[in-house]
Order: sequence, then structure tokens, then C-alpha cells
Amino acid sequence: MIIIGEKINGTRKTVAKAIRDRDADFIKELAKSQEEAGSSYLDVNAGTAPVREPEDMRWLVKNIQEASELPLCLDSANPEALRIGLETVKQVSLINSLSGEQSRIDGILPLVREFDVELIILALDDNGIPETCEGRLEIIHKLIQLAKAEGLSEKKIYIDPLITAISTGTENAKLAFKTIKAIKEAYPQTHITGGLSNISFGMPLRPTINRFFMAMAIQMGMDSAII
Ligand code: THG
Repeated sequence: MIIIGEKINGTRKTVAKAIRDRDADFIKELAKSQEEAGSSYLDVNAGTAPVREPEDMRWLVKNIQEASELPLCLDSANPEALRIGLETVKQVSLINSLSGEQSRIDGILPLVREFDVELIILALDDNGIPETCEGRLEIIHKLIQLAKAEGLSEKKIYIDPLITAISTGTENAKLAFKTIKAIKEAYPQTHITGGLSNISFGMPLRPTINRFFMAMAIQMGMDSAII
């Protein structure tokens, strides 16, 4: 399993405060504890306003790399923040993420050619998240072709089928399993990842639901998770 540690995320209050206060010790501790807990990558999401995000991303990447040797997963929709992150990292990083939204295709795809990266691809576009497996696969298919045209090999591609909450649709777990299985059949060389805790949003016993879902998703071919 390829574990992407999700704790360095500026949408979390404690992390937002640490970014604002430039509290490097707090961020370094989050990096170290996630490395000790078995992370393969550390997700870095500044989660701040677009004008501040590039500089916050640079500060985060610089400080995380002083605390941990792990490769990073740069989590932003902002091409400028991703670029600054990619210029600051010491080793090949995951970009989180490319979607079928035109603004991301235009802003993020060029970075794939320019930098030596790995890439997370999301099954959504300007019309939102398709409610069917077929609709999601159509987007994934298109984005894999685009990424390959930029020289990226399947082994460097991570597909996120988009795990959505069972609290808003009881079929959502089954839909995720079906999509994972179909992706693995069509693109056996790619990795499959996703935000695990999305599945249990709004539910009691979240850790239990997360664990059962994960075990079943692994059976379907999932080999990574953002946790
Ligand atoms: N797919 C991809 N990337 C993603 C997601 C995804 N990045 C962001 C997110 N989803 C995964 N990252 C997080 C980071 C932190 C938390 C959840 C997901 C988190 N949540 C607390 C909770 O749910 O209770 C509340 C916040 C807090 O702790 O303050 O911590 O799906 N490709």
C-alpha cells in the first residue's frame, strides 16, 4: 500500500494557524509523525487564498523537507502554487491533481511535461462528478490519454475514482468498488488512490467504516490511499 499522509492540509484549523504564524516546528512535527506512522508520501495542501498560496506552498515544502526525506504530494488546483512547489522539491513528486475541468487541463498539464512528476487524475470535469461508473471512466480515459501524450507512463499515474460519502448515497461504496475494478482492468499499470475518509463523512463509527471500505477496495485493486 502506498500511503499518502493527509494531515498537512491548510483547511484544518491547526494547520491554517501554523501557516499563518509561520510555525515551522508544528509543520515539521506533522511531517515526522506521519513518516513514523508509515506514510509513503506527504500530501501538502496550503489551503490558503490564491494570492498567498504559492508563497505558502514554498514555505511548507521547504520546512517539510527539513524534517522528512519522504516524497511529497502537492495538493492544489492552483498551477502557480504547484509550479513553486515543484521548483522547491528535491525529488519526484505527485501532483494532486489533474481533473477534466478545462482550467486544470490548461494549467496543470504543461507542468507534467516540464517537470519529472507523478500525477493523480480525478474522475470529474466541468459538469461535476458523474454518478455512473461509465461516466467516470470516460473522463479517466480522456485524461490518461492526455497525460500519456505529455510523456507520462502509466506507472506514474494514480487514478482517484472519487470516493463519496455513503451518508449521501447508500450506493456510493458499491460505485467506488465497481469503478476501481474497471480502472484496474483497463489500466493495470496505474495506481489507484483516493481520500479514504470521504466514505464515512457524516456517519458514526468512522474509523470502522473506513477500515472495512479499505479492505474491500484493496480486493478491487486499490493500492494507495490518502489517509
Ligand atoms: N482525493 C484527492 N485529494 C484529496 C482528497 C481526495 N485531498 C484532500 C482530501 N480529499 C484528503 N485530505 C484530507 C485532509 C484532512 C482531512 C480530511 C481529508 C481531515 N478531516 C477532518 C475530519 O474529516 O474529521 C476534519 C478536519 C480537521 O481535522 O480539522 O482532517 O478525496 N485526490
